[in-house]
Amino acid sequence: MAIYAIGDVQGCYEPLQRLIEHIRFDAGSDRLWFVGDLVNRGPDSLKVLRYIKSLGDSAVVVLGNHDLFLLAVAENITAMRPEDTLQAILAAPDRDELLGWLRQQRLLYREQQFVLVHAGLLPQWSIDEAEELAHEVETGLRSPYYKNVLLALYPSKQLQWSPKLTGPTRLAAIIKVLTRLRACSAAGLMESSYTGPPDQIPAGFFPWFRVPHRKRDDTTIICGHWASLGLHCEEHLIAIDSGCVWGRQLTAMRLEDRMVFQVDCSNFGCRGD
Ligand SMILES: [Mn+2]
Repeated sequence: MAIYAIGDVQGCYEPLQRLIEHIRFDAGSDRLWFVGDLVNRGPDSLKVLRYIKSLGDSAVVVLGNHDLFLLAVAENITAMRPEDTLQAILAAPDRDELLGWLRQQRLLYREQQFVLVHAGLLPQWSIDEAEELAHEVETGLRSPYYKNVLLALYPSKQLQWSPKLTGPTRLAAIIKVLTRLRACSAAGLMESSYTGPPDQIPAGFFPWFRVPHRKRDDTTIICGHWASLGLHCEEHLIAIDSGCVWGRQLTAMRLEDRMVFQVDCSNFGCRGD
């Protein structure tokens, strides 16, 4: 039995199938941990969603910003942009089942010494605190009031986490961190417009995992979301968004021995732009 962490698929179904073959995935005993952003920008979001849902308990999914965007678009809370490729899901006969399943997924998953999250954690959060905050969001998204959470998330430009926040705004601020964090200040203020490589972050900000004195323990955080960081492993960090949808690679890492498996995505018509 092996666990494979898989990077941001973003609707790239063919590369995902190639990767599944490459790792010789055994649905009877292996498990796949997806870092989120299952959908959008790539050509086959509907097929990806149906496939991962069909894996049942063999798949663990944490939600990414594009997955939440899909839920918000489906509720007419925000509008698609020209580069979004979610139309087929919205028009699908099984749309409600797929979206209902997506809404039940986690924001953070913890097992053994690993934490799976789409983007990252604020430096002032311990792993226990982050897990509790993610659980608040999961409860909110699974409730009849989930639209209020999504309404508070769009637009989110001014949203910053504070422990004083309450209600839907609190849940939206937690979501913003867990699904979009790349750079933040030493005090844990998010710089949410920066998407470039870690060595060009604006003055006063750090990659979230490099913030001095951030709360940490022996947990290894597995994340995606930061394509310009790419596949990046260091002590207690496995970052695996290797830019599949940008024509680079889709990555799986076998957690027991950190073996990396990749498929080339340059020939699949998966271009983020
Ligand atoms: Mn993302």
